[in-house]
Amino acid sequence: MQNSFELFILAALAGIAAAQDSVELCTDTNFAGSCVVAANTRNKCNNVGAAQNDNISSVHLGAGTACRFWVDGNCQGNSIIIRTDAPDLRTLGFNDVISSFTCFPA
Ligand SMILES: [Ca+2]
Repeated sequence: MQNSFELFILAALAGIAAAQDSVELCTDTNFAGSCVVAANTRNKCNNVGAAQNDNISSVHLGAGTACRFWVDGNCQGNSIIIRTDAPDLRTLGFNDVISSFTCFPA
C-alpha cells in the first residue's frame, strides 16, 4: 500500500507542475467559446491549433505563469507579454491575432 500511496503523491505533484506552466486559450471573451488548455509551455515556442489561430479572445494563466504571445507562428512578429488573466484581449489590442506563445515563471 505504501508504494501505491507514493505513486499517488508523485501523480499529484506532477499535476501541480503541469498547472503551473499551463495556459487556457479561449476563442471568446471571459474565458468562453472554444477553450484549449496548453501544458508544458515553458522554454519553447508553442503554435496554437488551427481552430484557435487568429481567434483567441481571452487568456487564463496557470498559477505562477506568465506568457508572451505573438501575432505570427513560430513566435514571430509583434508580441505582448501577459502577466495576469486577460478576460478581454480587445482591451490590450490583441484580439483574434495570436498564433504562437511561450510561457515562463511569473
Ligand atoms: Ca475570438
